[in-house]
Amino acid sequence: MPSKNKLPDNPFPEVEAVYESFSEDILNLDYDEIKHKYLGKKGLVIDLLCRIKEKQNKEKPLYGKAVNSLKNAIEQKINTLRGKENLQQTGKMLTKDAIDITAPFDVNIPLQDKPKLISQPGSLHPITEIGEKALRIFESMGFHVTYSRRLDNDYNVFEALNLPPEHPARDMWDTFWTQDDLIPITHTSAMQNRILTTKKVPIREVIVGRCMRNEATDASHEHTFYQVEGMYVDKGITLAHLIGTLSAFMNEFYGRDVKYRIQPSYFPFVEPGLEFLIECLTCGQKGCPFCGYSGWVELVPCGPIHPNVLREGGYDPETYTGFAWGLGYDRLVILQSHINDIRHIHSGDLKFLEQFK
Ligand code: FA5
Repeated sequence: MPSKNKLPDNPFPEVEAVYESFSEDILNLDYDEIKHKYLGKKGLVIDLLCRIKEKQNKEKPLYGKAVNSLKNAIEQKINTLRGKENLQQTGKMLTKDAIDITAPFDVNIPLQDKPKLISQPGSLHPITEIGEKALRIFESMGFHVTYSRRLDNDYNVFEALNLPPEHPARDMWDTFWTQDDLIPITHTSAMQNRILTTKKVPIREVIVGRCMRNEATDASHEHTFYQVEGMYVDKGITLAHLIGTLSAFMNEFYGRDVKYRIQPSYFPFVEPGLEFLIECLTCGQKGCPFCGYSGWVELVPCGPIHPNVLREGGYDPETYTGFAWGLGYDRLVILQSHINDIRHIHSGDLKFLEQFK
């Protein structure tokens, strides 16, 4: 395991020294002070960059990369901690000011007299924490975050995605219907047509949503789960951009170079349909039940957006191209925290949730 205060794969002691001092400062100083000290115009990172001229030519690219990784690591840590603090602050305000009319005791009694569970401070749900981390990375890559509708209609969930009525692939997303023919969204792809018809190119959007499916649940399938859809549309967008984006995300998310591979799959709204796999981080590719003893985990279904979908959204596929993916948040949580059954995540079981405090 790399030590907590080490930058991965960095051979330059002076870069490491700045990261170590940042790791100390982050515990003591306020975020604005830290930003000024490290990322400011006269900050320590710029100082390191200026020292590139002292390096030999062959060392220069590696040194530049190391300083860049340092800058990204500092930015990401500050953003993550700041986001977490904001959420906790909101949580505290809600707890302090909320009136719980269902409370089985007099809410005006002192905190120490309240029933034990209720007087304990809560914490963020792992889905919230991991979701925040993922969204911040996508934001730092230039994506804008949108939240999906909870209920949508047949047109958005299926038809606009190249799935006309009676299309056999609709069975891949068997779901529930309300009495007035609305659908609790079965995938965040349901937002693709709305994004295409309301945003202008370049479209760089990630869409978060709670999805529901008519599933016989098991260790890796729930009836309710979260997805984050990604969409990029502009002139000249290729498969290479898709792969580069997902691989950069994984490296940033897991804090190291993550091995990946691509294999063919099928989704009517992308052509070709692909599956982005990463090395199994649970067993280090030795083989385990989670990766089906293959050493690889199918993490992100994706592909170039189908011309019919672009056309339906008002874009001429001869001029514009794009890509999309649909990442399952629950899988990210499972992989990161080595959880053996997805059903724990939304069980509301406090014993399970307290492990993430
Ligand atoms: C889709 O939902 C496609 N809309 C994804 C897509 C988007 C493909 C854009 C191409 C372009 P799929 O049904 O495989 O694909 O679900 C995507 C991810 O959601 C899965 O990889 C998995 O992580 C998660 N997921 C799907 N069903 C469940 C379930 N029942 N429980 C938990 N997670 C699930």
